Amino acid sequence: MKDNVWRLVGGGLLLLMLALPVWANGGSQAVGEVKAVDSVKRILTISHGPIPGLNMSAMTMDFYVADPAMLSEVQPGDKIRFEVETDRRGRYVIVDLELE
Ligand SMILES: [Cu+2]
Repeated sequence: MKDNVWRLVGGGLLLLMLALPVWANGGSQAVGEVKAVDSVKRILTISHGPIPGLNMSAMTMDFYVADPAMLSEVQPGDKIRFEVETDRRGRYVIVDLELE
């Protein structure tokens, strides 16, 4: 039982060490498919793959965009590569994106 706990702690530390360089860079890279564009709330709903830098597995979720112009660059069904940062309020914000 104790062994398992230490294995978890070790795994957590390893993940942290892997994630640190990504934090240092500011953003985390991700790929996904645009599901919806909300230009009023400045939100893209994206079905994304795993994002190790954010400790996130694949899921569909909303992202804010840093620049409203990004909203007109994509439409539902587009496959994109993007970079996410966490803002001071803990929201996920796309700071860069491009079509795949
Ligand atoms: Cu997610």
